[in-house]
Amino acid sequence: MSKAFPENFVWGSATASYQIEGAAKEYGRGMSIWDAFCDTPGKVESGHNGDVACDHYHRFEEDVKMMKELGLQAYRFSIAWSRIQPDGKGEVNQQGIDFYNRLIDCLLEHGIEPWVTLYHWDLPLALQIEHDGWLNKEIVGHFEKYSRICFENFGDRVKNWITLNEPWCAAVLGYGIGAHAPGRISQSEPYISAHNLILSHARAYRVYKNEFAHQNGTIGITNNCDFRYPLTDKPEDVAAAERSMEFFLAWFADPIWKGDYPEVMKERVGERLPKFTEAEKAEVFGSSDFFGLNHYTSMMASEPNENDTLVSDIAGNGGMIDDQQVFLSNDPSWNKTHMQWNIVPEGCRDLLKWIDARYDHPIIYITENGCACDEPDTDAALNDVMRKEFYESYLRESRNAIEAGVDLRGYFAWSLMDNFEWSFGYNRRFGMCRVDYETLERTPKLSARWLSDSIAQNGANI
Ligand code: PNW
Repeated sequence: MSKAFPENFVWGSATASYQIEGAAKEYGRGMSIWDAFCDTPGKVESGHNGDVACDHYHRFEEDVKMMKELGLQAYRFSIAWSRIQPDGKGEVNQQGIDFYNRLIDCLLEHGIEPWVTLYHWDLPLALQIEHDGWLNKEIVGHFEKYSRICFENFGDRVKNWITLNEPWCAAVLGYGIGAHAPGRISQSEPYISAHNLILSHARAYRVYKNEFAHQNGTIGITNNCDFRYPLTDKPEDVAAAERSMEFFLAWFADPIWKGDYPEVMKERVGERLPKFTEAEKAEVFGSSDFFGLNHYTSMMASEPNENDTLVSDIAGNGGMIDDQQVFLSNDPSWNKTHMQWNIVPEGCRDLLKWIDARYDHPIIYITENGCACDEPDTDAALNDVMRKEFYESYLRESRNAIEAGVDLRGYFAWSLMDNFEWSFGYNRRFGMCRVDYETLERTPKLSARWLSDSIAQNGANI
């Protein structure tokens, strides 16, 4: 039996500045850590970079028209901090403000609601070189000022703000295993950078609530999390799965929704886990109007036995294996995407229920969900049955979660179009719309047309 999603459910798609904009050296934009990372040989597949990307900077009007044709109601994009403040502090680059003003106005003219992320990983390079980026607590003050500039300039029209995208990735991939910029490898820096990311998020939230309440918007954080199923029902495997969830999501969400880091992390990380002062706890606690969630995949978790080798990799444990002691594996029945991520729609439902239970029924938005398909040629891209089925199954399980009482209010497909997929360069395609990187032509795929039909019926065909 088919059933629609709740009235006012938000249907959108998402992108990020460095992944689509291009115009990296133009219009007063300063360099970011991703420009430098891409220029470091061996860091990004095929030596790709975001210099041109999808050329969205020049083609945003065409892209907004495409969104309109697809029936999208909302569009989540991020602001490149180094377009607004080329060195991350001080002087504002008016050309950067003008660009985002044009984009926001164009969206509103087409009836599309902007959802703006302040930070999606492209830290101004000067803050890294001069101040050690997220390792230095001073960044809280820099992020505060940058956020204020954004609220002042865009907040009259932007009513939905996301402070940070996936601080887990910034901390673990950026400072733990070095797979992302700034490419640091450490057992302690992930915890330090995470701490300053959380404090920066909270500061931006307080600035918005204290100084811009009259703008009547909402502001929250987006965390990413996979789901972990216990491999067996043995208590030690059940505990391993729960511990894995705590090291992944509760690390960032507990301080905001519960007031401090999870006990299991305090016990296992010890001195390497920074402590919040009482004043910081108060600033962080309650600092999100909604729970933004990026979700892609699930794995099995178990207590390691002597034959298990724990691996740090981009989508598994990250670099925290020695602290977590969780062995991850795959159910052989699961199909995989081109990222080798498992397709597990029920994991999406069970994760939503886990969040609902642990954080006392928060308002949740899925701010990213999608899959990379192996698309060797245009025909494959335009006939992306696998992606359509991925969206359909994850959306169906999302609605099952709503029926089970979860307060899920919206869904943003990652991504509007194929783009620069970080360390994989342009070799992974997540888009609903194909981008031909030679001509930069955009073409909606089968999945985009399917999603567009679904939106028209508020999901009743799912
Ligand atoms: C997210 N992991 O990245 C990002 O928000 C997007 O910018 C990105 O394009 C998209 O998902 C697809 O990768 C992630 O290792 C990167 O678990 C890595 C992980 C999760 C999300």
